[in-house]
This record gives sequence, structure tokens and C-alpha cells, in this order.
Amino acid sequence: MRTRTVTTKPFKDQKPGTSGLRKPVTIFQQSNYLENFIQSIFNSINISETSTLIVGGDGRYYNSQAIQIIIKIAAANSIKRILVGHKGIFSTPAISAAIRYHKAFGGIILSASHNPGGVNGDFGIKYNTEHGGPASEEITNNIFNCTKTINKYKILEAKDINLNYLGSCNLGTTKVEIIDSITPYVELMQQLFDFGRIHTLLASSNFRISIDSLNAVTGPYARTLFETCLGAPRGSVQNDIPLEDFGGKHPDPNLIHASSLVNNLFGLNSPDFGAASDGDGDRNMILGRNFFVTPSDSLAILTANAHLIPGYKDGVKGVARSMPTSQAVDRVAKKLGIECYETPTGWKFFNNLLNADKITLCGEESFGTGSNHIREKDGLWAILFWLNIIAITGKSVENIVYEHWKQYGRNFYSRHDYEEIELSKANDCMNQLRYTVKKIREKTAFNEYKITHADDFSYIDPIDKSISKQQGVRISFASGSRIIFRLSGTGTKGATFRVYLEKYQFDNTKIKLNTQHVLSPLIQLAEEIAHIKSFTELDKPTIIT
Ligand code: G16
Repeated sequence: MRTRTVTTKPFKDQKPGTSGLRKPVTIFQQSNYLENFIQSIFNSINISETSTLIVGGDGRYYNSQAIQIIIKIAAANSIKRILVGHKGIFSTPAISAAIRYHKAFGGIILSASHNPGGVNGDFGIKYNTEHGGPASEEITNNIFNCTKTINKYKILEAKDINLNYLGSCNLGTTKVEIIDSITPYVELMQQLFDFGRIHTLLASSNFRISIDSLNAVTGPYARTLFETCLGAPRGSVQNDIPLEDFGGKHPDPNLIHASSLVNNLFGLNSPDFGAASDGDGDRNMILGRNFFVTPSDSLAILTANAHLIPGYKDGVKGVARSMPTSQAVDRVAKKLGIECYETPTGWKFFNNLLNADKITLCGEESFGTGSNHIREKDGLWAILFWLNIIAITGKSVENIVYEHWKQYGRNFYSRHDYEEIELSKANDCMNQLRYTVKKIREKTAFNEYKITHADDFSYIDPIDKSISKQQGVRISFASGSRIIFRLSGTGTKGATFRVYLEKYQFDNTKIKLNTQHVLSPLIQLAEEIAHIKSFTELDKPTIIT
């Protein structure tokens, strides 16, 4: 087999965002586009003699073609061993676990997460490092710098590998193994959770679950976990075959895009528990019968109940949440006497804290929750965590949440997204906000709200002291309320402007009120501060979660 060196020219738009490089699939299909980015990854890292790389994706359109190209470029770059998920399928959490288990130097994950797939959908590439987590900003900046000057890449001239059969073959001096990506992940979950208790719960006719894999990667994992191992009746896992276009849907586990699950849980004779995961399996949404758990509350509740779970029975060392995530978990941390870290949006910011053993659990408002078992958020892990709590306490989702609010108070929380707006207008809006925030700081109050803090969030990593600036404009009020504004780093069409709203309520007689109603004064205030309608040219948010 011959290694070919191909002359190429840089593309200007290969800067990774919040989570890897995400673009419409047609962009990735341009000649040399994918090749340039993959070669730039290899150009920016040291590859050792005994290097192992894990490769796989969420099964979306272009997954298999991209894997074939990546294998051949990796082989031409002297990577000794490549482990690829069977049929090219590997959930993001399972890749993170595999990197750690096989002591690989890294992994390449092919996914645009919750973004739609298919011929006209999105594609994405994420590079994860030896600890199993997303590459740090320093590494992604290095990769980006390489993409700006790349003029050649190396690729092995070889036939495509059959990804449908488990086994191994040699490509030049590289060994390529097609591996089962599901069993090791299930075994990891068995080490953390009480499968016996969950099995008793799920096999009983008194408790019904509905798990929606949204035609995405978690289907085969969820079927094995919930139906085969944990005794839930066949059909408890729906949309369980990964499809290249996710069945034409948006594989985003929220109240809008997981609508059939939501209708099921909010209907007559609904199941006791519902959950969904996203395209690549790292996000989760938790529902009870007629009840939605916000991701921020979920993190707080998992932290408060972690001592009930075998894998966390020795306690939680510390917790972390992304800055826009509600402060519900801060209250639990305070009670437990542990540290609560506030990081910028992006799972990569948790990884130094996890690697330094400062935190056990972490999570984000964007439907991500996880722990130190891997270095990615983990949708199925969160679902198992909830089921384990229910199996032990015998309480419904709703009661678990209400009891939590009664004890800690409730952080009413919502995110309003304005999608596909003009990038220049979104940037103008953020620049204006940065200016406004300086002015706000000089005030003590805005309308009747007493201001305690206002800034454009800047983060100093407690471990490596790296600084990440301009991570979102935040305004905090004396009552514990907050308004946060930032631009998404994961969209692929125009810009998405996000407004995060939070109001704390300790009065037990008021904790069951409607969220949007409670937040309406803050929603008005956000408009007054940011002039959202005029900048976005939208009358209302496109998505409210
Ligand atoms: C990614 C990141 C998350 C982040 C989310 C939303 O998730 O891994 O840490 O919270 O994007 O980011 P943004 O608000 O910038 O759009 P995923 O599930 O898309 O990989």
C-alpha cells in the first residue's frame, strides 16, 4: 500500500466552536475539506510509537464515508492502532470511555450533536484527548492555526474497510479493529448503578418507562440497557434504530423537538418516567408523568441524592456547572459543604477539574449532565441515575423534585433562543450589551431590581490558569435572579442569541407556579436591557426551553 501526499489549500472557516467543527454536510463534502481538518489534527499533536486512536460517530449521513477517509489519513500518519465502532457507530460518552479504557491518545467523534442530519443536514468533527474529553481551547486553537497554513496531507491508498463486521485487519503498518462499542459501555454503567434494584423497578407492571432515542445513536445502547439488561418490556425504547437523517427530525431532547415523547408523558394513562437523548448520546431530558425536570434542577437533584447510588456512595468531592446553568446546584453544594465551580459553556471546561479530582458531578442547562466516570456528558448515565434514585426511594419524579424544592427553594429557570439571526446583528447586540453592562455596573438598581453584579464573564481555569474571556454577559440581582446573554457556539446557520433567565423562590406556597409567568418581569427587563426584538428582528424567541 502506498502513501500519497496530496497538495491542498487552506479553508478559512475551520475554527472549532463550543464543541468541535460543525458545518452543513455539503461543506464537509467539498474536496479536501475533511482531509485538511483531519491532517491538521495530526499536525498539531505528538503521535507516539504505540499510539491508539478511537474513531466513530452518531451514524448521521456521511459518517461512514468520513470514517474511511479518517482511517486512511491516520494510517498514513503512522498511527499504530485504530479502533472503530461497529458499523461506524459510537456514542460520544462511549468514545470517551473507550479512550480511557484503551489508553488511547485520543478519539475522533463524528457528530453535529443535536443538529439535524441527512443530505441537507449538519456534520461535525470533535477531537478528544487522552483523558477522554474534548480538546482544550489551546489544542483546538493549534488545530485551527494548522488549518490556516496547511498545504498537503497524507493518505494511504487502500480499499475501504468493511465496518459491518467485528474483527481486525492491517492497513500498511496500522492495525484497524472494528469493535463492539456497546458492551463495554453497558459494563461501565453496571459498575456505577444498582442494576438489581432498577431491574426490579422496570420489570414490575406498576412502573412504565418510555425512552426516546430520536432515531439517533443511543438506540442500540438504550435497547441493550433498558430492555435486555434491566427487564423493561420490549417497546419501552422507541425510535431505537440510528438513521442517517434521524427520520427527518431534530435529534434534540427538549420539549419542542422530542414532542412525541412529551405528548406521551403529558397524555392520558402516561408512563411514569420518560427520557430522551440527542444525536450523539451525550444530552438527556428527564420527564415524569405530566412533569418536566429542567437540566439545572436535574444536576442539583442528582447531587443531593448521589449518596444513594453505588458509584457515588462515598460522596461528591465537588460540583461544577456552566455559568448560565441555574444556581440550584450551588445550594446543594453549600449544604454538603463542597465546592461549586462556575465554568464557561462547553464541556471541555469541566475536564481540568475532573482530571484534578476537584469535582465528581457536573452539568449544564443545555441538557448535559455527567460525572468523573468519563470526560463527556452522558445522556444514558443521567437516565440510569434517575431510575436508580426512583428504585431506591420509591418516589415519583414529580415528588422527588417537589421535595427538593421544599428543602432548597426553587430556581425558576428558562432559556429563550433567537435562532438563525444575522451574524453581524448578533455581534452588534453583544457589543452593545458589553457597553451597557459597564453602565449597569455604575447603577445600584435597574427598575425595582437591585443589581449585585454585572460583567462579561471571564474564566480563569483553577488548574492551568488559562483565561477564557467574553463568555457571556451576566447581570445578577439581589433576589438571586439573573439574566445572561450569550451567542451559541454550536449553530451552523447565522447566529443564535441565547437569553437565560433565573429567579429564586423560597416560599413553599409559590414553588408550583408557571415558570414563564414567574419569569415575565425578568423577560421584560431583558428586552429593556438588550433591545432583543430590534437586533434580532424577531418578535419572540424561536425556542423556549
Ligand atoms: C455542546 C457543548 C456543551 C454546550 C452546548 C451548547 O453540546 O458540549 O458544553 O453547553 O454545546 O453550546 P452553545 O450554547 O454554545 O450552543 P453538544 O451536545 O451540542 O455537543
